[in-house]
Amino acid sequence: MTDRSYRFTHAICRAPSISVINGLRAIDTGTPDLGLMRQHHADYIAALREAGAKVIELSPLTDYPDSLFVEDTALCLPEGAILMRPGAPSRQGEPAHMAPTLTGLYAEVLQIEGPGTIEGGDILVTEREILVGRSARTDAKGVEELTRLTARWGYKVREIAVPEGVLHFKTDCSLLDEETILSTERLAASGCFEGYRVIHTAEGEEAAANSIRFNGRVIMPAGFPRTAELLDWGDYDVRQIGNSECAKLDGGMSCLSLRFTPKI
Ligand code: CIR
Repeated sequence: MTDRSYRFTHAICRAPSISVINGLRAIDTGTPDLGLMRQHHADYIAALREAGAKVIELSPLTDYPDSLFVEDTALCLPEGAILMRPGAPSRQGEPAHMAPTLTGLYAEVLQIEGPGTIEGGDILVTEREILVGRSARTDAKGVEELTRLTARWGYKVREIAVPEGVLHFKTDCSLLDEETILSTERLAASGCFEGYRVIHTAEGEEAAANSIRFNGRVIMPAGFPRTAELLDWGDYDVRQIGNSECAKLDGGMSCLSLRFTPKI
């Protein structure tokens, strides 16, 4: 088995704009503090670099308050990149701003043309398949188009229902290694990870599920000590990053970067 689902050379991040305080959120839990968010963002980029990433830092986009959550704009595979078609109306212009960076790094950049919608936060790539969550942002036609586009590179797509009230599929799960998924119990209860080893987030620590594996590191949000301990026991090399401000906008570790190994 290969390890291409978490072994990467590159990451792309975008700095938060002053407009981030107007970002989308399911429930208003207060205005994000931009200064603290910038500090957390810098810590996050440093952690990616420590894990071996060449990090490309893009400039803030004031017209797009949620544009720091770059993961939703594209799917980056070893063979090529696919620009998404976000379901959130205020985010539909974001992929076009990601396109020039990706065309500079990949020989092949495809595009979800629609009419369906799909966001990167709903896509989890494992060694054996691409799991795609159907959510309020990702619909059947979006999944269908992604299935068609990735088939040319030999990928199998499997659709999964995202639990009601959960923003994206990866809000509730992440890949830890070739065979292991970190997941909330509410997501894993459907049996969607059958055949994988599943580590459940500790009770009351569901937000820890949005973590990332990058090379030898697992980067997880700070403040979830029992889940961090479970990962330590599992021998994962964990780095915790403050996420209090992005969490107010339903964003976390996976949303803040695109992680990949480009093929020129
Ligand atoms: C949104 O609602 O689109 C943003 N406020 C949060 C996006 C989080 N992205 C992700 O989980 N991939």
